[in-house]
Amino acid sequence: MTPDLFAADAPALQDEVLAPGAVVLRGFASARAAALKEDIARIAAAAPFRHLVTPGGFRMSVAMTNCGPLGWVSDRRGYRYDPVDPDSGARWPVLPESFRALARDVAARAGYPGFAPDACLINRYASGARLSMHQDRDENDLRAPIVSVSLGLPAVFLWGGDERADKARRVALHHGDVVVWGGPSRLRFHGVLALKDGDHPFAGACRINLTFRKARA
Ligand code: MD3
Ligand code: FE
Repeated sequence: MTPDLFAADAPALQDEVLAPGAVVLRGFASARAAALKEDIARIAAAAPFRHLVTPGGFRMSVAMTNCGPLGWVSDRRGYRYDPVDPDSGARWPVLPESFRALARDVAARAGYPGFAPDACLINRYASGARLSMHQDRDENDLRAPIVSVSLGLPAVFLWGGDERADKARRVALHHGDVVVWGGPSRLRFHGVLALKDGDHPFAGACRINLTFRKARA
């Protein structure tokens, strides 16, 4: 069947399927960025960005915080989802309605209706910050996709294979781009190259990434 390019749910021309289950929706979050920015500021006031330590003892270059019922944390004991912010002893800030609606809408468009995340990790990259190749496998519901929203400065995302050593493809992610990773792509290795200097009206010299997950089945 020929897709109707003028239908309300037609794929945008820049959208790209990276692999089965993984799709980039270019600019999907742009129109909602102002609301996201206010909510990020409120969350960071209650649960400040911090540099977590890996189980191996390395300080992560990306600064992180969380909102929602569960937050991803790392320390010398390992990685885990925790309902409590270890820095304050309080629950993580609630998942704002703007976040919840964006995650649900984008997942539905990518073919995952009814996505209801229980964890949102907020990553903040300053110049030079990077994420080495890894898999996201701390979630116990691997049927649910992961939705990732890029805001502020652009970054180069590394899209690897099923093995750490597989050659990675480079995908540029810009302000407002949203990627949905699910199905056969859910456990692919991935990473982010060191952020380049720059200035962007959304977040100054930073890139912010929202990663929505369903951590508990
Ligand atoms: C591909 N964050 O927090 S989100 C992470 O841009 C993380 O901050 C990156 O990787 C960032 O764990 C990339 C995109 C992402 C998230 C999960 C995936 C890509 C994925 C799971 C499987 C394959
Ligand atoms: Fe990841």
